[in-house]
Amino acid sequence: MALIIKKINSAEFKKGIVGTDVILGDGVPEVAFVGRSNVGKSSTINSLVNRKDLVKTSNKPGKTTEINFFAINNGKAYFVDLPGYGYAEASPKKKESIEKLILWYLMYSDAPIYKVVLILDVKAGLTAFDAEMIRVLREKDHPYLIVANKADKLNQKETSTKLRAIKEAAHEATVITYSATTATPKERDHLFSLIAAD
Ligand SMILES: Nc1nc2c(ncn2[C@@H]2O[C@H](COP(=O)(O)OP(=O)(O)OP(=O)(O)O)[C@@H](O)[C@H]2O)c(=O)[nH]1
Ligand SMILES: [Mg+2]
Repeated sequence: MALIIKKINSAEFKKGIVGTDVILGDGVPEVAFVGRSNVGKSSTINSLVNRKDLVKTSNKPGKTTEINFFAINNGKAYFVDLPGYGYAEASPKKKESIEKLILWYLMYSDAPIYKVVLILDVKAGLTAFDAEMIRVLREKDHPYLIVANKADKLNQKETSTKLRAIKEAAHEATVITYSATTATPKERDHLFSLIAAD
């Protein structure tokens, strides 16, 4: 499976799913954006596709509740926006159903996952939830990369201290800092090239 996309030319919403669905069987490679609630998964997708509001975002955690598929370049790939885990104020029932949905997608759905983009808030670093997620990704042999987002909120020194700690906790994974709100076209292209790489 390869991602034969050099540049993102178009992006459109396909559908949201909460369980098994025909879309998982259509053979289109999937790039999944996972991470804690409110870290900027949906914003990172908007930034990569250079659209302000393709994906709905919110300063209230728990915005995304389904697994949302966006077709890139007329269906050469899907960007898959997942709900966030670890949203402390959600009801226990809601928390459980979201965690189950994420684990189902990553572990049991047989989705053709090309790459998982694990997004963190650079300030919060790698939480216990994220470490558990990395364990799952390694167990299932999903290629993944870590994006330490919201780098615009820290200065350079703070960022490099945080980055070092994240790298130590993240095994051999690629880790990059990013800002979905201030990324330049060059920074966006760089992130996409890491996502598309084998
Ligand atoms: N300063 C700053 N704010 C950001 C950045 N990325 C996202 N945000 C803000 O963080 C909030 C959450 O962003 P979302 O993209 O909705 O986060 P999410 O991870 O999709 O959240 P859930 O769908 O709830 O899991 C919004 O208010 C965004 O504007 C960033 O790089 N820098
Ligand atoms: Mg979201």
